[in-house]
Amino acid sequence: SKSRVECPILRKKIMSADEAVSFLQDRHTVGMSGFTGAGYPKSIPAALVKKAKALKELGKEFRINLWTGASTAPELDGVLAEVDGINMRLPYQSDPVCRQQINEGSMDYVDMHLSEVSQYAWSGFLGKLDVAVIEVAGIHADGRIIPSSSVGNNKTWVEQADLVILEVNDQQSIKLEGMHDIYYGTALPPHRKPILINTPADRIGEQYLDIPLEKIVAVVETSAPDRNSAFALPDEISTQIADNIIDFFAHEIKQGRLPKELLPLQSGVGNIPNAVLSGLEKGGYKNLTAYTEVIQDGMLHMLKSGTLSVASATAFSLSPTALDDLNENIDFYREKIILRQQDISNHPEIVRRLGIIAMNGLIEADIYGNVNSTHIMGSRIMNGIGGSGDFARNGSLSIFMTPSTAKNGAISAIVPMASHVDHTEHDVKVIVTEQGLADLRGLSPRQRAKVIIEKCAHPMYKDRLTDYYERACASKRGMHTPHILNEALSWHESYETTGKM
Ligand code: 0RQ
Repeated sequence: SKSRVECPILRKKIMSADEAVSFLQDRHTVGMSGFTGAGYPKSIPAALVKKAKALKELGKEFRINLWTGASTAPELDGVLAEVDGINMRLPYQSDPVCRQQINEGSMDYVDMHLSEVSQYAWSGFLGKLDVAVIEVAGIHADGRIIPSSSVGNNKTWVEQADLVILEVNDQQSIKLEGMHDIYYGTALPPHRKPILINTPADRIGEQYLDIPLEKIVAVVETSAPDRNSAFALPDEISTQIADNIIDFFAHEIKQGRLPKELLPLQSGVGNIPNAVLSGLEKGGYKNLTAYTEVIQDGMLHMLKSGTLSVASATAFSLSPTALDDLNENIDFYREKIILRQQDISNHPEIVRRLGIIAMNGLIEADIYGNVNSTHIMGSRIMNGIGGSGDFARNGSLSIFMTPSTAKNGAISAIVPMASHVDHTEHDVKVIVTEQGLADLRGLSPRQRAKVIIEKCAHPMYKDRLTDYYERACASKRGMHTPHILNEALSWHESYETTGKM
């Protein structure tokens, strides 16, 4: 097939991945593309693994500091971690091998709000970026670059890095061209201007990624699909959680507190968000909008049926079937989908202006509404905060969703005190489990405790939570947020020692 590298200057830089990794040295900081399994480089990581193994045989180390948009795929995070190739990782990961190394203490991990990464890089807090490795869908003769299935931090990486390596992947639809909106108006304080996105559909930037050609040292042609994993069908618990949210929306509309088109939706990735999306579709909603991080299967369905009129995000995360649908109907979808860089898709200013309804998962919540999204038993990282903080703090409604128990009931998702806090009581408006939904807006901590225990806790744990709360109140140590300090984390301690709370 015809090469997608049409630019003559860049054609001269086409080489194999094995040749291209000669630009990458031990302890380099490398900014790679990739967001939720979309648009990550497909061949450089494997070549790096080869290089790391060869160096290891010579008794030499090869470890990089790896920055991305968000999570990638086993072929990037996983394989590099397996050869101890990652020294430091940011801003998000969800890879089992990385997770293990982080929790063993052999990989450093900086878990960050996804909207903040580019300003950290621009401000110099993260140190120097040596090389950017970016997947793109094609390069025009005049050097204009068509981004791939995610934008993430690519704009920032190519601007900040000394050298750029491009992977041109012919498995990405060339018709992604025109779907992106890369905004070049960001600046650091005190030079910032308002970002004029007033509806999710607004386009304020360019369709192409602008990279100075002299920075590009290698172009690698690849042909491999994204990690398109299929979603499981919603199970009973996810469906019940989704139903609780859909009922709540109906109630809010009735009260005149939400318009009938709701407000722009942000939804995390996974079973429960997918169930919520299909619930909205079945509920007969029309002309909803999404201003979110990731477009998953459910959103394509909703765009087709008219449930959703537009979806703005920074990446796709699709099953193979949904990807086929996207590619077959891409002229339709291009009118309705906008892919932005993650500092814009998650921008607090825009999230606040649009009044986003944020829906994210949690690991545990305490009886006062503090939410832990990241840590198991206080110390072990699961994934990271991702965009949940960007949306939850700044949205008009932040909903956190979870099954009421984990590990077959051995763990209660509602605990006396959260063992780690990502979203404080101030940022958490609604907590929902399959048991019910707690609307915490306008409630004091003691009122919240009663509602959370009553509506969200599993019956198995309800009495013990009530008992804890009542004894905490009776101790009269402080009646604003009553706690028994030497007991507050005893449920976690019990899990660590006995395997159940
Ligand atoms: O582990 O599969 O080994 O049993 O955590 O839990 O219930 O499958 O839920 O996949 O939705 O993940 C918060 C991690 C929830 C996710 C979190 C165990 C549980 C299971 C997963 P197993 P579930 P989910 C922006 C949004 C932060 C980032 C974010 C997340 C595994 O939603 O990473 O919000 N959020 N981004 O068994 C011990 C507990 C547990 C527990 C669950 N209390 N103790 N283990 N688990 N609760 C948009 C994007 O996402 C792009």
